[in-house]
Amino acid sequence: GQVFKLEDYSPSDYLIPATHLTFRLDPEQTLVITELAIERRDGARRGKTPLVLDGDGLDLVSVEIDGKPVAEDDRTVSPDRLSLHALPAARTFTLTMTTRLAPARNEALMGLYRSNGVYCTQCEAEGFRRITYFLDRPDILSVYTVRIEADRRSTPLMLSNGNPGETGALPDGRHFAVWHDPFPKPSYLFALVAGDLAFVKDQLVTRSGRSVELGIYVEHGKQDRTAYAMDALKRSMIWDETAFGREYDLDVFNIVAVSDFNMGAMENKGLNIFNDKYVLADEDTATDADFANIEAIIAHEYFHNWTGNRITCRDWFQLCLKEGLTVYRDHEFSADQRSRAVKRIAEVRLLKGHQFPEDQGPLAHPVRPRRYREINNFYTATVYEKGSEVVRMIRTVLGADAFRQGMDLYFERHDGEAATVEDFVKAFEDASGQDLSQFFLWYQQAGTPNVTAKATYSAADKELVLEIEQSVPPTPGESRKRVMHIPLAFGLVGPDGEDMGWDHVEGATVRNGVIHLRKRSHRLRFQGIGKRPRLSLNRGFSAPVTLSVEEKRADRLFLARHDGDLYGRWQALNTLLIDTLIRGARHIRGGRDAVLPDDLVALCGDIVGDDALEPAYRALALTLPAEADIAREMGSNIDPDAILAARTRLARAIGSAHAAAFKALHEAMSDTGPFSPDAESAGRRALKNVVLDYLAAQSDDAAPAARHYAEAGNMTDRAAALAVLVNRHAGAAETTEALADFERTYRDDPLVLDKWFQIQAAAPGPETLDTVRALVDHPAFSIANPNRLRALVGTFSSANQTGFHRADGEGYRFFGDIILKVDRKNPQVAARLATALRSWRSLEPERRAVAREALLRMVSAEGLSVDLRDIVERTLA
Ligand code: DPP
Ligand code: ZN
Repeated sequence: GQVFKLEDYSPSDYLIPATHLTFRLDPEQTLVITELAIERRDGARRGKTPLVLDGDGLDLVSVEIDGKPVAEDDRTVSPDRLSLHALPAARTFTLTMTTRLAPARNEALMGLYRSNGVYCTQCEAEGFRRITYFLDRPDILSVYTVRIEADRRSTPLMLSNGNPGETGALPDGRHFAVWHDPFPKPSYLFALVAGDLAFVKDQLVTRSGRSVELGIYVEHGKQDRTAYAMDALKRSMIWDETAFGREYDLDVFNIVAVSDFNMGAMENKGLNIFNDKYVLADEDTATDADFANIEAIIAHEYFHNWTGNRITCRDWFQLCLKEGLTVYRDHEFSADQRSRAVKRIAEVRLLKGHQFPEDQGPLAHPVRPRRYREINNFYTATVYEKGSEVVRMIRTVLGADAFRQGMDLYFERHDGEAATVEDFVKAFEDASGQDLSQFFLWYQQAGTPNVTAKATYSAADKELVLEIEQSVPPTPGESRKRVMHIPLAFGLVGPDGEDMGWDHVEGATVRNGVIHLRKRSHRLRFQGIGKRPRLSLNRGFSAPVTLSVEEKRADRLFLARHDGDLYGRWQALNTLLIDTLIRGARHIRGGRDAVLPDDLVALCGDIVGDDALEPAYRALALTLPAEADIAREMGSNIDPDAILAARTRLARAIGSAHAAAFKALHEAMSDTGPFSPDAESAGRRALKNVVLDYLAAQSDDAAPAARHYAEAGNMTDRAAALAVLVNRHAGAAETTEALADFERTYRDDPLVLDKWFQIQAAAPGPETLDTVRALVDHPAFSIANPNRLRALVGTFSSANQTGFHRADGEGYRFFGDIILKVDRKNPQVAARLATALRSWRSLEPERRAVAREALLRMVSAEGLSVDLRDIVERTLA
């Protein structure tokens, strides 16, 4: 297949200042009439440069230039391309085309498709070319006017980008609506929704006094599940005004929830389209995690209005310019709305769980890739999450004020443009006067840097010597790495847990609690330190690196109890837990028993019972590292069965050591009063449910969890209890009964039923494969619905280490078959799922061999999509 390269960029010879679209909607035969104002760019050679438009599987009905049909000889047409070689001498002309689509048969969910009887679009990254021929690239900005025509009865509602215009009746029971978006935009931000939907409306007055009508459109009967999303939207709009000085710019802002969607949501100008999972919520159907995700994603898509839409990307290599930045913005929003420390810990867990394995495996790529075969495969944790970390580091390096000035300058300079990462970083250099050229490597170099540190204290000299080294491991296509600028926030923690100061430091720049590594190794000398401090390094995860500090276990235990920085405290505890679990897994694989240190077990009990800590922190701290986390930290020769055994052993030890205290706490946390989704209440529920899991881990009695299930007053508690039953009491009568009850109760509620599939798919153990196979045949399962597919197959392959990585390879065989089936309909989703195999080389030899076999079988299958082939080939390379 074709490889696209960053260095090949050149501006288009033609521009499209205005786009008029008319949609005559019909499920099987939609006609799209596209009228483009084309302008030859200055410098493009007159008459010599053909106009080549992108298409993807299109059926062209007619094409005219300035109202006259284009002769056969003057054009070359294929479903994937339209070339026009005889163009008018004038610099501007009008190109009119008609294409024919069948939205009802579009199973890829890209372009114009139907979801539950609703017409909707998804154009990012290259879906617009499935609607009409176009210069489908993000640096072509056009002003869109859209006219939609449809059957009035079945399709009463018709939406597109921008502000609403004329509406009216047409013959034959049809009607039309016109939308106009005054802001030039790239084609990937085009959107259309038409169907029979319910809506709720609200209103917000921006700080300059513009009144904006807010609408959320959902399936009939779901209106009362939109309140949280609407509230999150209003909070986002207000927050962006204060935090970034960004105001909304249209008369309306609409959000539509659809049930078949490849991704989370899409930021189309003025018309965001969402996976309904990230809009609909109430206490009976959504968990606290769902509420938090909705808040974050509503904010994310809204924030794109400035970072992505007003300033867009020059080309798809610059994807992190909008995604990393917008993730950073939504993280900051959630941190302001919730508990900052807890939010940060959750982010880091996610980053390590998703981005680190990517960066450390065959699919590693820089935050700004230089090559791609299929851009859909680059909507990755690296572009999004590491991209956000890079923006966070810019703020750490520059400080809050200069960061804000840099953002302001970026908005001022590039509003209305398609920009590059260079433009972005330049704005910060110019605003701050700092040189970010070494820092820029964070965008260019793949791989997670390793940082090692060792502190030596001399009481006689009152001096702490800190030796730090960095190295970046090789990644595909990049064997040699350059030295990075790594900002490490830190504290020297004194005996009372407070940070200590120093008189003088040399060996590296140290500013505002941050050490700036710029060389391969640094030797820092802190002078004037009266007592031996403990080193709390990379606080707040200021740099996305793996850190190994040579330190005494006692110091780590001290930090886990006393670090005044809550993130530092969590990090110390997490390191202790991981070390114990790794040692345990190695012992078990070696046929010995896991050693579980009493002091760590005691510490866990103390943290859970420490009322000075917020419940959300306690819950997060006591959620043991996931099996995948332990595997990642082990790095090689992974045996998931041994890891599970070690983890189960530790949970049981903690649960039984503190059973009485945990029971009491469970009671105390159960008394919550009326439901509220706020972070404080969610934290109490989280703590209660973590404690329940520990209690279940140390007892064979399923009754307490069953009672918890029966008495649950909200979905958070109900789903948590069901998961505890399934994970800790597999096969118990109570578990079977609860599963049946859940299915009965929610069989008509797809989003809730997804949880039923998901909880069962996550149940640890090799026998879960049989359950999953049976669930594929469940009448409610469908590979055409991405949410359902992700709930069952996605959960099984990415969150069930022992089931998926079965030693006999049956998990992979099942997986390969289903991926190939999905690929025939929806390559994007198939390729995404297939990334679950990316860490196959870290497995122990037996599993490694069967995993390789499964990958080879996939790659030799017939008719593989470009998307899936790209992932599988890179995974094998
Ligand atoms: N641009 C979308 C988002 O991340 C994904 N396609 O918001
Ligand atoms: Zn985004």
